[in-house]
Amino acid sequence: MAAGNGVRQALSAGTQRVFFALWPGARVRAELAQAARRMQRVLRGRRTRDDSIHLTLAFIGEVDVDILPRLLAPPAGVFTPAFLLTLDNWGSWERNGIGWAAPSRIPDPLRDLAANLEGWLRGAGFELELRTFAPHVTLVRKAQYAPLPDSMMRIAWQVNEFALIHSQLAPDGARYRMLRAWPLKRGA
Ligand code: 2AM
Repeated sequence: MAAGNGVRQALSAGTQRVFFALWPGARVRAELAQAARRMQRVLRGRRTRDDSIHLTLAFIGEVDVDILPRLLAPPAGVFTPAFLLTLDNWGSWERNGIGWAAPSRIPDPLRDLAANLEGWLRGAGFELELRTFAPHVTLVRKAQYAPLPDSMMRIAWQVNEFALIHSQLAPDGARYRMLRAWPLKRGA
């Protein structure tokens, strides 16, 4: 598949599956991992590995490795101020069996960061899915659909950076590796 500017997103040798995401630090990761365990008791399914917990900003998919350098150079216009993200909602989607944690209110800089990335990537010729940005952290897959207890989730995540992540698909769940992280604007 060739996109407008000649960027190839295809399954072939020499490709990598990548996406932009928020990657939590140790404390937030531990809190989300604990929430995942509580969630799994209700929904069953398979928990996200603790070291793979993230929030996707823009999913790109398979790209030729030789265009990776372009993804490793986000332009200045992408960057927003750092922000506080409060994950105070959790639930599951029946359609895809995902159990998630999410903010009940999306902070403007998060919405802007995702929109800026999307605009940059589309402008650079990458084909992204046309789906509304619904920020969430996937905690359980193959989950049953069941109500979760109210008010069990409140995680304060100070977001100071975003990252490009490499995804390696495996039968027991994808493995993720951070390729690079960029600091957001501080003290704005
Ligand atoms: P999900 O957790 O809701 O499945 C890596 O696969 C990350 O990119 C996951 O967080 C996944 O969201 C997200 N993602 C978004 N679009 C995707 C797609 N088309 N295929 C796979 N993952 C996608």
